[in-house]
Amino acid sequence: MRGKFVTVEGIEGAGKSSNLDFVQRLLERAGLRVVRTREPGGTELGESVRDLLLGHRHAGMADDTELLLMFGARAEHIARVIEPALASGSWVLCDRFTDASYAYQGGGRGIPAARIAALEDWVQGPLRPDLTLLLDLPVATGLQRAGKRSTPDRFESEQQAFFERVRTRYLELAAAAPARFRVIDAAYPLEAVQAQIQQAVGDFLDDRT
Ligand code: Z5A
Repeated sequence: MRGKFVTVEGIEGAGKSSNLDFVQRLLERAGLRVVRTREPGGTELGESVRDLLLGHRHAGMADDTELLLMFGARAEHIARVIEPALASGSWVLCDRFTDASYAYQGGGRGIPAARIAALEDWVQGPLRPDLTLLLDLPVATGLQRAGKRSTPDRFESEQQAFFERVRTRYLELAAAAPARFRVIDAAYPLEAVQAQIQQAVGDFLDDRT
């Protein structure tokens, strides 16, 4: 049987890295084979593109270039990792996917959603996540948490207003697709965040059977 595609999203400092292991453990405890991956990245080519996107060497790249690089890396990721894994029956757990393009390049940079949707259809065909956990929290809290990191990358160097637009777009995406999204209140301490995640993943697994 084909596997399911689970994605985790959120603004800067939402706690994705802190929670991905936890999500993976929940799925594996349910007896599922899990392929864990991330975007941008997930393949050798994709990780090279990630370096271009996150580094400061091309700090002034055009917004369309940024979007197209995201989808270039994504095409490779789908062809080499995501589709083969799902077809073999594994579940794919991905740290960010196309919702991040809608939120960052759409909401953050102002690229029209229709343009992103055209790329989504082209690159993904019918592939969409089955479950998306959106870790949501006030931007100021996220930036405060992330501020403890050493060197900010090209995205982390953006201003608060940019992340406000990103957060708003994420919440709009979640409201438009309530069957796929579970919005997790990530402002709580880690244990309380993980209790919500456990509930959301448990509900998804129950619905499947
Ligand atoms: N991007 C894009 O623009 N378009 C696209 O299509 C895609 C991506 C796919 C890289 O993403 C960038 O790519 C991203 C968007 C763009 N840029 N930004 N911003 P990334 O996912 O690799 O990078 P990231 O957003 O910086 O995420 P991260 O480092 O993986 O994780 P995080 O969500 O920021 O959180 P964290 O590292 O787990 O936690 C941050 C800190 O908070 C850390 O000290 C934790 O210990 C602490 N923390 C976590 N949870 C809690 C709670 N509950 N209470 C208190 N403290 C906490």
